[in-house]
Amino acid sequence: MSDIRRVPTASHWGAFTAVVRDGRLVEAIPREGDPYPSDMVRTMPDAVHNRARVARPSVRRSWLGNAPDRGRERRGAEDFVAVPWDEALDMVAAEVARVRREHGHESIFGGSYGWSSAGRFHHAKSQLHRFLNVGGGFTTQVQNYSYAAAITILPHILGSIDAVQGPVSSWDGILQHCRLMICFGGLPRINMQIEAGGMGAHEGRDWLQKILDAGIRVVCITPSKEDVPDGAEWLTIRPNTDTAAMLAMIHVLLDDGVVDHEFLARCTVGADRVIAYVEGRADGVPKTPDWAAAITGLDADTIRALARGLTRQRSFINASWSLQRADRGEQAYWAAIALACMAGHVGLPGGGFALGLASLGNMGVPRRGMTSPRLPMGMNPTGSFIPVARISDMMLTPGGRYRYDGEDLTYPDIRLVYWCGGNPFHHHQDLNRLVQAFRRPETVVVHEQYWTATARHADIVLPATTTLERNDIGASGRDRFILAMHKAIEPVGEARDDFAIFTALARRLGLEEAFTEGLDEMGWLRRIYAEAAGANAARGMPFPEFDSFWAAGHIEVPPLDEPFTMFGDLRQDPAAHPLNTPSGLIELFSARVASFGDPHCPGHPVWIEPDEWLGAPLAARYPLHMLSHQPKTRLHGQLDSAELSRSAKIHGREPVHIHPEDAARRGISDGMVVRVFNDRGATLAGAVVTADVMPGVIRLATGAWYDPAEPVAPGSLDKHGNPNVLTADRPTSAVSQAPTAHSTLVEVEPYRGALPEVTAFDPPVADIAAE
Ligand SMILES: Nc1nc2c(c(=O)[nH]1)N[C@H]1C(S)=C(S)[C@@H](COP(=O)(O)OP(=O)(O)OC[C@H]3O[C@@H](n4cnc5c(=O)[nH]c(N)nc54)[C@H](O)[C@@H]3O)O[C@H]1N2
Ligand SMILES: Nc1nc2c(c(=O)[nH]1)N[C@H]1C(S)=C(S)[C@@H](COP(=O)(O)OP(=O)(O)OC[C@H]3O[C@@H](n4cnc5c(=O)[nH]c(N)nc54)[C@H](O)[C@@H]3O)O[C@H]1N2
Ligand SMILES: [Mo]
Repeated sequence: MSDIRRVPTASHWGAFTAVVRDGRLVEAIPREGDPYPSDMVRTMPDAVHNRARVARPSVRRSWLGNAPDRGRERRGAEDFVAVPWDEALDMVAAEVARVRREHGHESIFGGSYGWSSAGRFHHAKSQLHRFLNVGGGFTTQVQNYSYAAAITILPHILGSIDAVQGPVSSWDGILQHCRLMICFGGLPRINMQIEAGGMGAHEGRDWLQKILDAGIRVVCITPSKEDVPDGAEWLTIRPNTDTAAMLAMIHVLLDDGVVDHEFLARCTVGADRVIAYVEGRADGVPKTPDWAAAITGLDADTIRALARGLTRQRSFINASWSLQRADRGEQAYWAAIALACMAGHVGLPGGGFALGLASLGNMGVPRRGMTSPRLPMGMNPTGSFIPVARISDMMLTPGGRYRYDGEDLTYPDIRLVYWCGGNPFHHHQDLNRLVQAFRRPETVVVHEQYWTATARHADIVLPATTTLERNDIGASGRDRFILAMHKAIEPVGEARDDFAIFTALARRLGLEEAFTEGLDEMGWLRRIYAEAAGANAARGMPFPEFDSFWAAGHIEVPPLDEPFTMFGDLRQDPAAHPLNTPSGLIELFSARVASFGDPHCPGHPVWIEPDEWLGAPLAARYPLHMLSHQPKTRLHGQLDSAELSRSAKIHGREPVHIHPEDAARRGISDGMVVRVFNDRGATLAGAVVTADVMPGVIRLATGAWYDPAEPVAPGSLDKHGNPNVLTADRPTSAVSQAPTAHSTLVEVEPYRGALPEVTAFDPPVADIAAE
């Protein structure tokens, strides 16, 4: 008789029931009532019981030996030796103590950017931060890779980052009142599969469908048809040129005399500066539709018609997060805000703007404000940080000086890198440069579930459990569900959860009581649940007792009675509801940003040519603009070793989408392996020839595990289709220092050599037994 159990749990890609037979996960069934479940749920059994899992604590071979510098220049090129847990923990504790003693807390880098898994208690990065904080602090990272430019610039313009992070104007208001939605970057439904922290239902996708079904006019301006849902219109645009289109639309409104000067005067400052610039009074170049047509590839008449549509009916402007993950990314958002303010519907139901509807599953989902359970991380006494994407710069230039948000800062001297819940060899740009940076620290410690490229570039790798192997509570700031995540199976291999690992390390360092506060896993779940329940009771939203929540599997948070409209209060009474900006109003010109004196981010939105775009001199040599968008079959690098992602590959490589004209000119046919290259690197991908991408643009999703053919050779060919060997490690500006993955020029050619085997999923451990 086999033993079958059904256990409720959750992931960033949706809640599901784990079906467990004889201790193995055999099936994952999306939660009943989820209107648009993601296929990623179904691949969970293969993801959890996977050959690429880290089975045992492992140490890089020359880190154990007597090589000078412990052979750190061979990181990423060596195999690992399995060691018993106690030995591995002793080594890590001793390294943390030594580096603290010899070099100080700031020399430990624990920024550890990354998504980790769903679940608020076992959130890996939070566990690491708590552990390092109780020991005296560390160097951290601020912002995120998703919308770093927005995080820095929006407080100057809007006084907060709500417009990019939520709550934004809710879908129900758009459904009831909006007649025209113009979406720069489109509405990529692929991306709506995901919500950070845990997702009870794909409700955003449902709302979007209602809007399309209601016949509201939706115009998607994007290089890719995949961003255009059925029922919406598609206009193609050259990547990174949206700012020019937006400025030209302002020009049309000015020409037609329909700018909402009353709103501008009451609720904004600095419109005169933007108008002077758009009219060309500042630089002699009027930003007309004809001017923008030459830059964007959009038709001048189309730009005029779109602009006119904005004022003739209730209209809404959306700009996806991708727009600001690009060179001068601050400008596209500032221009979108200026355009929406000029059109005049900001603060009216179903009108105005949002930054990132459809970039994540539940942006705009109507939901009452609520406190989610979360792990308290304590305080970091060092105050040491870097902007998230300056990771290579930090390691390569200790003591180097740089500008950030108007301040002069200095890079710390990092001796120990500790990563837990993130994958810099997935997320960072210019991986060949990151390989060099990772040779600098004395020690690199990683907790991982899988042999990712980051784990391979570490010295000590500790195997971590997945969410199926522990108890947790799932929740996000945008989802309407709090989710009980029950342990379904015993840890795979010798994996331990991060909390247990840090507890064991804290014990060795004399910090156990401070770290655990005397609580075990279930003790912590009860505590963080009770803290959230207390805060929500005070808001008139009582939660059930923990035990009944745990047994029921979830709590559903009520929707809103009325649609939420961003800046509704400001519009009604700006004096009573000031924004947190110097003027209390929307700053279309910011004297503070202007005072930074950065030519790449002056005091109001401007068109500045990116270093890499189809109009750049470099396009003569590298004539294709590569977009490395989010993948359909996984979350970043997560799940890449599982069936769903692997079944979509071509000859084992990531698919790259290329227009038929571009393919024909290069002798590329569908299904062929191609080499994508520029001066920074080269990668092998599988060609998909399709008119769904505009000519001059290719799309290569992020997330194929970095798989260098010759790991120690600088600039090695990547065998697997990872776009970050091609992207530039170049900041948006010295104001935000944000990443610019979407500004990359490349060339593509048929690959005629013998196909190297993809080895990214083979554990680099000599004695590992295939599961
Ligand atoms: N070219 C290009 N690059 C990009 C982007 C792009 O558009 N183009 N987008 C960027 C964006 S928006 C983002 S958010 C980043 C994402 O970058 P990351 O968040 O770093 O990517 P993930 O693959 O989600 O990495 C999370 C890692 O944590 C591990 N993990 C999960 N759960 C646990 C756990 O419980 N314990 C431990 N110890 N580990 C765990 C997973 O196995 C995985 O390897 O990528 C960025 N990079
Ligand atoms: N399935 C899945 N969903 C995800 C993720 C995932 O890994 N997998 N990751 C999640 C995360 S962490 C994030 S941050 C979000 C990211 O959300 P976004 O940043 O919005 O996502 P991207 O996929 O990078 O880009 C969306 C689309 O923008 C278009 N685009 C790119 N550059 C430009 C441009 O300059 N102009 C115009 N007009 N269009 C452009 C591209 O065609 C692309 O398909 O997605 C989330 N959703
Ligand atoms: Mo992201």
